[in-house]
Amino acid sequence: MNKVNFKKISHLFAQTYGGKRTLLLLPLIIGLSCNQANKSENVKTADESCSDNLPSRYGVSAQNKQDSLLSSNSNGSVKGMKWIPGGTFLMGASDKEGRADEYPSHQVKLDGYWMDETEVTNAQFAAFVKATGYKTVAERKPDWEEIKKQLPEGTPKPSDDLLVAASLTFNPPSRPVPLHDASQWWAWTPGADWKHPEGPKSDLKGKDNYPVTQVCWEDANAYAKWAGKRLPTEAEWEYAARGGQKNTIYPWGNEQIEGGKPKANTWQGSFPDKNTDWDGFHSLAPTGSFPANAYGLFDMAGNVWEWVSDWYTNDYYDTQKGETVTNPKGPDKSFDPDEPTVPKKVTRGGSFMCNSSYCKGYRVAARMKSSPDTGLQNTGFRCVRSESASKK
Ligand SMILES: [Ca+2]
Ligand SMILES: [Ca+2]
Ligand SMILES: [Cu+2]
Repeated sequence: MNKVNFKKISHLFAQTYGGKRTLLLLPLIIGLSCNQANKSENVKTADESCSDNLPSRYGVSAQNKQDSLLSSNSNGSVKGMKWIPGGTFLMGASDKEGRADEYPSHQVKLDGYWMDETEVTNAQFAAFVKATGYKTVAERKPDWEEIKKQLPEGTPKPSDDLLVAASLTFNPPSRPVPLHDASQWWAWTPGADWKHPEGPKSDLKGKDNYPVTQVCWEDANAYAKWAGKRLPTEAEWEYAARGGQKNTIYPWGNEQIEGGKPKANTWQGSFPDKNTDWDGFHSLAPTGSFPANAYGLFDMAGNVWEWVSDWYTNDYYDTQKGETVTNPKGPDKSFDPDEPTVPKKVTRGGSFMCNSSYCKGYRVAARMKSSPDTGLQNTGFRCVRSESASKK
């Protein structure tokens, strides 16, 4: 399960042995969002976004021997969940603002399911950790023995101070910066993890009801298993976000995000240097701070990006067009032309960092992707449960 990103590791070591510690972060975040990472490959890819093309971790310690712990809470309760009735919908962008990977829109049929009303909170995740002793990927020290297997023979071991538990934190500049260079606002931060989402000095005091962040896909999936739930498919996520409306752009309909009253926790002003906080929240908001959509789901736009179960490919919708697809589960294998060597899972819904000037990740059809071992300060998740797995 430890997908190690080859190219980036090689860069890492090249940089390390180049002796410039300050360069270390660059290879890790060189492909970060708002960045057409591999322009030279001349592949038509998605437009830029605040959290696109994030780095893969460079190896984590052998894990998920913890699996046996992950089923203690599967009591079938649907407390805190909403029933999403099955049906058929048009998945993908029906407006003109989508990235290439949101087209073509295509007919999808889904069985009904239960979905968490809110993003999984710090308190909920803490209960899971307490019950299982689970250690998130960001808390694990990268394991040289694992990394080594995927590097050219004879690659020397980097110094121990480089192989430390870390995660990516949002570190906004004070001046406008080019939006194609996400290393300007993301920092690889030792000691950042779900309990210290903004770095080692931060904590969760008073934040029980905030969404958990700095959890990678593996962590989210582990939580879901423990809770007797699962991550939603990408189709389930989008269907739920649409709240039963047809061809709308946002979970609330078509009103512009900055028209009328604040409807979601996003970014207003100039990203990433100046946030006017018009919506009332500078960074994360407690879950449920904005009106729910028609299915009673909160924060399906903004606050944190949400992991779904599907692998990402840029052309998945092409393979689905023309017929009604029933309960699609995504492609078997990931492929992202922006970073062909890095397998990625899809995230949905946008975050507090999404801005109307360029990213619009809160559009209901918008797709983002990250490697399954990437934790971020603006990414969390929510779970679903199939009807058959529930006590009504
Ligand atoms: Ca905000
Ligand atoms: Ca969200
Ligand atoms: Cu964004």
